[in-house]
Amino acid sequence: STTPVVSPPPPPPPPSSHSHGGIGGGGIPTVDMSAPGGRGALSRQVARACAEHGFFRAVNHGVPRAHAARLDAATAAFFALAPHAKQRAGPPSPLGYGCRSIGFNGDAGELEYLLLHANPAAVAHRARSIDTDDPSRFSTVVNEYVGAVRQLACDILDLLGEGLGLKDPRSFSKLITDTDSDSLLRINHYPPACSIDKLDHDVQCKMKSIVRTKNGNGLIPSAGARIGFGEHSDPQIISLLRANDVNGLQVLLPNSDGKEVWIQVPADPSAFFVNVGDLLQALTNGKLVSVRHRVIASACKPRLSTIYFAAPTLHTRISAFPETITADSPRQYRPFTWAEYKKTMYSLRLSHSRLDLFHVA
Ligand code: GA4
Repeated sequence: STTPVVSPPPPPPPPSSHSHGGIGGGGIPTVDMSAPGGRGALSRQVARACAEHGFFRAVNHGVPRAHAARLDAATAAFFALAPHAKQRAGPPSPLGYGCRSIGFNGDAGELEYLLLHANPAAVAHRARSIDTDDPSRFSTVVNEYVGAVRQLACDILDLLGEGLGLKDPRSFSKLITDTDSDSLLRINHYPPACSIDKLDHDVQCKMKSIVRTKNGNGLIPSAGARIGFGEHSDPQIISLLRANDVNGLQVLLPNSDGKEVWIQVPADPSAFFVNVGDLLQALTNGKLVSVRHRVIASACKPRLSTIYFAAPTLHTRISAFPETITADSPRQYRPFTWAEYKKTMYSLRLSHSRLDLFHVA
């Protein structure tokens, strides 16, 4: 009863359709992970959202609110530490604590962040420099969150495998469940764009630009749109993002005229935002596309986001599944390992369309 992966997508549903999930304000699809419509309908919705947008909002996702709340409290406590205490967990090489600087090739954004390997041994090691009072408290909270979010990622990937009609519908989720998987957890803190805290952040990150003006109420007017995290696609298989109630995430999607425009993603702290990554694009022979996105955090409140990047092991060979290769749709990318892909991605700028380099001649 599964639809083969090569069939053209069905026509768009009417706005009130139940079987396809909602297309919310701004054109972002929503998938209710606990909808009563049955597994078939759910898998078609997930596959459609990933094929048409490379992005969707997952609601009623089953990740316990308490897990998320405990992680948020632990990371907020970390970001509230004095700069020298936070620096102990850095520099991001590539994992650890970072401030403004992103990657190794000159990219920067208005944020500070923690980048952690998602496996328990790595978390335990890193926790010693993050929560020096009680490292095991920090690792317990991270591991419990990662466990729940990995489960959600597997559920979504299994639905996707079914919706795309893969011979083994679990092919995608099997790639991320290995204990040696290279999955990451990233916690981003975007400082407020207009309060006195902005000054704090600038000083903490040792910014060269000095803010001289300050008006009577202590607020520093923001100098227009500040790039929190520049335009990019995520390199891994799939990413699951959860943030507080502060807007800022934007995705690049075609409008009704087919022109690419930046769509604001309204904040929803109770939801997960799901991104197709470059590897999923390669595995599906370009049937799914890794969506380009960015963050412009210009609110007077800090934006906090937590992203789980589901990746395979380093030696995993990434090659389009046979079902996705046909006479009409020949192989697009040469096979490569995740290790090879990572090496390439770290040698390039954030905004690079790095998967293009793997295109067959
Ligand atoms: C983008 C997605 C994830 O945040 C990340 C980023 C990574 C980093 O911050 O170290 C990269 C970026 C991301 C892609 C290109 C390279 C690597 C910064 C950069 C310039 C953790 C990831 O895996 O790739």
